[in-house]
Amino acid sequence: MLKKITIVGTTVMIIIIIIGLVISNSSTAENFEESELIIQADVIMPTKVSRPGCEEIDRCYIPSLIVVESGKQVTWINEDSAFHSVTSGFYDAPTELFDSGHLDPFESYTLTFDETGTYDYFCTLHPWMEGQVIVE
Ligand SMILES: [Cu+2]
Repeated sequence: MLKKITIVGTTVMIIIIIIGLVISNSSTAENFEESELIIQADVIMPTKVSRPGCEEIDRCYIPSLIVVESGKQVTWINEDSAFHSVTSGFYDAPTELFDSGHLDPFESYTLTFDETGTYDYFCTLHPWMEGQVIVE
């Protein structure tokens, strides 16, 4: 009886270790991909922003305010597992200057801002997600 319990216990331990290794390997690969993409983007849509709360700590778009020279590009990347968008204006008052449409996870969106001004934007799927581009 005791022998049986020991064998079952050992087998379970081995399975847990194998699962642990598989999970840690796959997350390492993801992190590498993520950090590579962070370098290319100016503004990140981080994980878990599809639920309210990010606006309280100003982390729906990171950074939520970006200042660029006119003629320069701004690139956003969706690092969340949900769809997001970069859409000009506010949820209640879109301006139709630009709209990325639904961005898939890890999809990016690049815009060139030629005219100086303040450009508010938001996510059409998550009204609490708001950001701003200031072009000088
Ligand atoms: Cu969103």
